[in-house]
Amino acid sequence: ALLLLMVHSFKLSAQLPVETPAQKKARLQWWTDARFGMFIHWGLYSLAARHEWVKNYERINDSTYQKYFDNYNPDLYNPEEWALKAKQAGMKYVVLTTKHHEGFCLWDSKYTDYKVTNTPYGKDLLKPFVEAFRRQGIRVGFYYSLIDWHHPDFTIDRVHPMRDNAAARKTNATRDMNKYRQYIKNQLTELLTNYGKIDELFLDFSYPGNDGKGHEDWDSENLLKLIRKLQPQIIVNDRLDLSNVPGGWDYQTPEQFMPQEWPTVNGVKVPWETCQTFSGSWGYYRDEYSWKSINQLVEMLIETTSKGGNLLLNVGPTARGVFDERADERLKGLGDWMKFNERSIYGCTQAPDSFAKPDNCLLTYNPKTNRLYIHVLQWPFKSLHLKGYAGKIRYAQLLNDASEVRFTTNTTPGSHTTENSGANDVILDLPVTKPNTVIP
Ligand code: JFZ
Repeated sequence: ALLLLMVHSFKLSAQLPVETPAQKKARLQWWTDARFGMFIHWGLYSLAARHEWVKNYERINDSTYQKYFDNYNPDLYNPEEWALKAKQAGMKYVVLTTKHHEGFCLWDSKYTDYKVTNTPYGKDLLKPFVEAFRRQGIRVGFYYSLIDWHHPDFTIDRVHPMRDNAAARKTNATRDMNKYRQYIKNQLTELLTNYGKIDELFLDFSYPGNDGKGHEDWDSENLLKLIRKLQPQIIVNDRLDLSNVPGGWDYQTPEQFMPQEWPTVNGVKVPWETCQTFSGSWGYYRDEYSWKSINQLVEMLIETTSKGGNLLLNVGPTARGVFDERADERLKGLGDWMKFNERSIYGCTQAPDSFAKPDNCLLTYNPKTNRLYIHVLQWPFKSLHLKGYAGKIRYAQLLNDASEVRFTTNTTPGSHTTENSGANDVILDLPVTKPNTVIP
């Protein structure tokens, strides 16, 4: 019994490198400073143009899905153009789906034939991709799906397109997850060896429990150990089902919603990145019309930063390899806003509690420069009241034109010429006309 216990604890402690909080903070610093990245979902589903889960949603079998492979030919693909658009939008890193749930690989993997080089396009997409983005100074991350609807050894479970097909289910007897686990390790070794320094890894996803898959199915601890060995600086998400394992993840990934407040674990604020779509689906969806407005997206970026998080905003390129014009328009709008306001995003985080949030405002704060950014979401008439700010402000200005904003501190309650306010309040004297780079 003693021997068993020792082996077990050795195994656990030998598994994952565990850093001090300061070491982890330093490793993530570029990323928490960046705040804004581009997610790209691109694959065979881009031809269907009706959601990246189309194979699952419509229970499409492999032979029917083959038409997308046979017609895959993104002739207009030009990653330089993508990288420029990301840069102009103010994005500092990019995360590309190297393989999504459908199992199709955007690189020339040795371990499968189900890859871009065997389609009519016939060329590797990934190398030009990483080179183009790095040329623009944009860091490169990879999304890799743990789920695989094409691999013959991936057992059919509740997220598999063939889950209701009794005959297909029977094939589970011959499917060997050991082989699939090795496949993941082989592919991640390729991805993390042949493309230079990779800055982020987005693994997707675990769904433990009945008819699902979790850390035992992926061999998550050994997988993460391998990842850390190949790319010691890489930032890894939290979808390996290792939430309680020390060193088991770097950041949380609230998806398609905005957390009420900065997410915590045992009361400690943790790094987080929310990934969001323009229109609901991640893959290119021609007939989806629920597109968010530029203002909504700008506000989303501010709100994320104001809660200490990152925004990974998704684009789903078309099957010809270009961004949809609806995406272009939004990226342009974000870039226009960022031109004047990026200082309130990069290097910024949640403001200290000592600064109360005025109505209809969001606060971001740069701890290095000691600057507080008040994002005024609804332009008030002339005065903005800042409760308890007396003595805390040296100088105030508008961000769009650096024009001074004069302010009064109400030291004697009730004595102000136009307003009654508390003794410790500051009243900003704003122009009547809303500056045009302010949202909405
Ligand atoms: C996953 C994918 O299924 C989806 O297609 C897309 O790639 C997205 C970024 O990630 O979707 C998820 C994964 C995890 C959760 C929800 C949706 N989750 O943990 O709630």
